[in-house]
Amino acid sequence: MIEMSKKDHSLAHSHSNSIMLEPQGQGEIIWKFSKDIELEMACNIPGHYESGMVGKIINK
Ligand SMILES: [Cu+2]
Repeated sequence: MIEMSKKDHSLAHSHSNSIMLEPQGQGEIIWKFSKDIELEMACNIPGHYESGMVGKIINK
C-alpha cells in the first residue's frame, strides 16, 4: 500500500493525524483530548471502510 500511495497521492498519509502501515505493521498516533468525546476512526483506502476497517474512539 505504501508503494501504491507513492503513485496515487490521494492514498498518501502525510499529516500527523494518520499513519500508513503495511499488512501486519505497527505504528502509533497520539491524540490528546481535553474533554469527553466519541469519534469514529476508519481507513480511507477505497473499500476498506466498507470491509470493516473502522472503529470507535471513546474518551471518558
Ligand atoms: Cu485499510
